[in-house]
Amino acid sequence: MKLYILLYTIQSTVGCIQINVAQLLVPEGKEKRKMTKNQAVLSWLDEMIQLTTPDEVIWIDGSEEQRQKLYDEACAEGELYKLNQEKLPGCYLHRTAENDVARVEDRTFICTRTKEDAGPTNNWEDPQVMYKKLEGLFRGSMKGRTMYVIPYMMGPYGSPFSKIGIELTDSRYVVLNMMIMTRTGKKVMEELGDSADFVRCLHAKKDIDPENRYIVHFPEDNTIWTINSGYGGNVLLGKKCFALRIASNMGHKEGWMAEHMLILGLENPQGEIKYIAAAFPSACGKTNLAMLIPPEALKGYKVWTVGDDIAWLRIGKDGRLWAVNPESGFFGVAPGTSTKTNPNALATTMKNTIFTNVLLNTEDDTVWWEGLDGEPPKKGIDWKGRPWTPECGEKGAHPNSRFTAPAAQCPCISSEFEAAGGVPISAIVFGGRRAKTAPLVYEAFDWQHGVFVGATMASETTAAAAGAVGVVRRDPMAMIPFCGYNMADYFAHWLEMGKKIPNPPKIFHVNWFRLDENGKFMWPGFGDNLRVLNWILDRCEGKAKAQETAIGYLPEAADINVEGLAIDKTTLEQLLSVDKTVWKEEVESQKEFFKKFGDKLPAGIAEELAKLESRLNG
Ligand code: TSX
Ligand code: MN
Repeated sequence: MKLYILLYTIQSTVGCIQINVAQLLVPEGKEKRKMTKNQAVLSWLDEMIQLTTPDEVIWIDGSEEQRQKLYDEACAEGELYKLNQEKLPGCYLHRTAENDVARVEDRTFICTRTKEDAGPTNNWEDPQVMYKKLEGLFRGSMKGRTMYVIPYMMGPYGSPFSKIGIELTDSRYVVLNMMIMTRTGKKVMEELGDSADFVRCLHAKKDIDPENRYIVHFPEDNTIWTINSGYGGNVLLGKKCFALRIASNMGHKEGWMAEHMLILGLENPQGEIKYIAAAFPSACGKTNLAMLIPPEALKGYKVWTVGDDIAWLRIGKDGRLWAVNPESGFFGVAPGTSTKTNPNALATTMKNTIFTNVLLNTEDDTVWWEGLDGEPPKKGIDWKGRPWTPECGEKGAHPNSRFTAPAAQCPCISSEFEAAGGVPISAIVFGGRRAKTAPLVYEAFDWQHGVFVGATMASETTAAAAGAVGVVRRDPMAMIPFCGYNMADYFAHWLEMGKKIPNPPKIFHVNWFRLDENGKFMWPGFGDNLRVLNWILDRCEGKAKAQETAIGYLPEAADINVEGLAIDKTTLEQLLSVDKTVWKEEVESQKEFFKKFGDKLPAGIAEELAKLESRLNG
């Protein structure tokens, strides 16, 4: 590294002599398609090449020709499997290593100068210590391999919301996924110009060694380094790493918000569209809600998808909160996706999609997963690459298997998906999976109370997750794994934003998962959730009634449109009831959770907790 710095200094002092360090390090003519003269990019790239020593460097230009070449090479190398091109044109299958099938929270770090800046909910290490450790792992990691340089944009082209990243990776799978999930190529470098304002992302597959797997964020220098994984959430660095962990830091500094939220537009029969942003913990069906199909009885309504996972929100000139989806694709969980649960997601994946860790149907070279419609295939190859039959007693697809599909292919994609200014948000919805505590829906009294409602979000574990069933997991704003700074400061930022937004969205909480005495779901969910969204939007317009309760404003049974729905009044009343005994226990659990933030817990949150407790006792 020292020698390199010396060389670089010589280069800059002699200025007029055009030597490119990268060309000294990479055999001449091998650094193909250099797309920029941006010195900040080139010097960083030189440094990363020096560290990882790839044999070849290829810039991703975003062309169709280069994309197809990469698919062909990936198939030739066994990295991808080409599926039935008549039934699934442009679709491919990838299998990750068995030990590399999900995000790894215990190996995810936020490296800030002080531990306090990362906060009690993140793993922390000193940046200098971590850089040193990771440099050891990255050194020579791309020897004999090709480094791909992926310039990418999060957010629409030409949008004030948008931010640029460059990911260096030795994985074609990462390149091809990034080409779906983000806007990539030459056009991004043109937008960057000679600016140094881009997120520096480095990924090496190395040995996929779980013991040395690291997903590391350096928010103070807009850098993300990840090694020893090939799984999407750990290596598609535009998504959770940039668009949530790094971007939440940027938003905190710059006065905007990066949230783990879907964005949907709800069109009424009069053709008016109102937008909702919603955060849910995992396994609540966020993608399904984002692509909801109205029930028969509510013909004339239509849901338009703006995003299924991430929202970047800014205050507009009109004083409202506006949102864009920074992504350009869906990286969705495959199992459970069917024509019943989400026909729009299924339709989106019928072409130009990468499937990861699903079952290969060897009868016709298509894909299958648990929960897909119809009979399972008679034989196939499972996610571990082994022969599979329906009788073998094992899952064909991994429970966290995925599709990576272009958002533009979604049948209900919003016309505003690429809108540079985003969409105006009328309502923010928080949700959770609660058996008894939370009613079907309630509205927060005001912004501060709404922030408290988000901060107390929780889900009860299901049999699908590891560990005990029915355990309460607190996940404020669904951001526990994704907030890139101290979560107490994050709550404070939410409270601050409320003071700055002249016309803020109203805040709500929903629970599709309330159980009756027999452990049966009381609410039909899915398309019928539209009935709840309609009450929410009517409240925003002052058109719907509500009752004041200890926890917030609740609809009465008569306030929810149940036309064409086989639900009796008692069930609906039960869904909309608040059990004060259960809620007093809930308050104790919230207190316990907030203890971890100590003195840093904002006064506004503590105040709302005290107010809730006194309302419950009053
Ligand atoms: O995605 C779901 N949503 C949101 C849909 C827009 N799921 C799937 C589980 C999460 C991945 C749901 N499951 C929802 C829901 O609203 N509700 C339920 C619970 C449920 C499951 C099955 C039925 C009803 C409710 N079946 C029948 O009533 C026949
Ligand atoms: Mn998510």
